[in-house]
Amino acid sequence: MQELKERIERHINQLSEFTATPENGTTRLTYSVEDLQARNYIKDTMKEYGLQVREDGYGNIFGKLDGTLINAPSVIIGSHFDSVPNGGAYDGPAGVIAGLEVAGLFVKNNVAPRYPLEVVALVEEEGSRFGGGLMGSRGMMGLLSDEGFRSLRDRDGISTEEAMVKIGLDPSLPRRRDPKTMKAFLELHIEQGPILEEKNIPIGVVEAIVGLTQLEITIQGQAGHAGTTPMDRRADALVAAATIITQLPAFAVEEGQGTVITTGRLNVFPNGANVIPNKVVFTVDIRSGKEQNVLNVIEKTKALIHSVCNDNIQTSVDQLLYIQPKQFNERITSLLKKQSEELNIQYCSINSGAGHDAMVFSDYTDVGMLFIPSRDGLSHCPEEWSDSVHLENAIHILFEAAKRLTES
Ligand code: HGY
Ligand code: MN
Ligand code: MN
Ligand code: MN
Repeated sequence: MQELKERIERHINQLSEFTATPENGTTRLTYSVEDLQARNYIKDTMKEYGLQVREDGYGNIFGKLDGTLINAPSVIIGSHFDSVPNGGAYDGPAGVIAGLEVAGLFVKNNVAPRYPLEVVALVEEEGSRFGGGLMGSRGMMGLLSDEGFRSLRDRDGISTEEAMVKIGLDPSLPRRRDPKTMKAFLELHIEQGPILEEKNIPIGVVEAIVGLTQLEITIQGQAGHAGTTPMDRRADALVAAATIITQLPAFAVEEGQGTVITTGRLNVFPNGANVIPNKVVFTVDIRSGKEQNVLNVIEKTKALIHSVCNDNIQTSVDQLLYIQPKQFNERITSLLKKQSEELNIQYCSINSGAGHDAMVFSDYTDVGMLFIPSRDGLSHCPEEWSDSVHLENAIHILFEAAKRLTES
């Protein structure tokens, strides 16, 4: 079997080829052609390692290594394999690869677990195609109704189920995961920030994750001719949106305690250079380690949106995602620290400013999460890069932890 580091790099290089923007980072939207290519690669690797492969009604992929105990709950290890537009090659796939290679080490070392080990590759964690995010994990745990799932549309109006069928997936497969079938969930992820690199520490043991919300705001004005419409007779949706957006950062700064706010997506309709925009749709992403900070900023944001309303400008606010801050429990966090010490790999505790599937599962099972350094702290961009030596470290730690968790 190829050396671990070689396998890691092969997986990263292969998966990074499955992108809609080959010259400009990774764009792998859920249920796209690129999803299908990555999915097939992941499933082939699971089969190569002798795992039993299945997909659920969302298209989440599971590779199971049976345990000696019958009907026992699984130790699940993995992450997501979708991306942001023009993102990096490591956000998500690093964790899927860690899961694959931990299973590979079980097989290579003839470890026969008592409890099953399951590798998981989750869909639509970023929400880049259908909005919100954490879709595959939230769906598994019943936080997304079937009606809610079916009603999701991408920007071309294609529904989740239509998109699934188009790449050969079966939306009628079982969706819910009974938490009783889950013994633990482990996730490796790139830090996506500068802390580990600045401290020159190869492993972060995640203790907590920020709470976050994603709002989608629609501003409705009146289209008109850019040349013939007097300035005092306009209902310009883009001017109204810009008035709101430029005032948002101050709300996060006033809140302090690491609160952040971002408008990442903005669409102008009809988007013509000589047409007064009649509609603008934009997102507001608000995060903080303290839930009250998020709630305060939501309130101020809604009040500001309301203040631009008048007879000619209407607004609406959709909450695409809301998830409270998470504190991971001691059980697995301390196990990960112990394994790092036994392997003589330096680590530090770290909190996450990024959302992760682990935060969904942490309400249903014991969760443990490791970070590896991101070069220059960059992520969600083509420059995203992590050292496969760090990924190898993390896989060894997770292998030792998974052995213990599948034993007792
Ligand atoms: O947005 C996030 O924090 C994650 O990358 N989905
Ligand atoms: Mn991610
Ligand atoms: Mn991400
Ligand atoms: Mn994640």
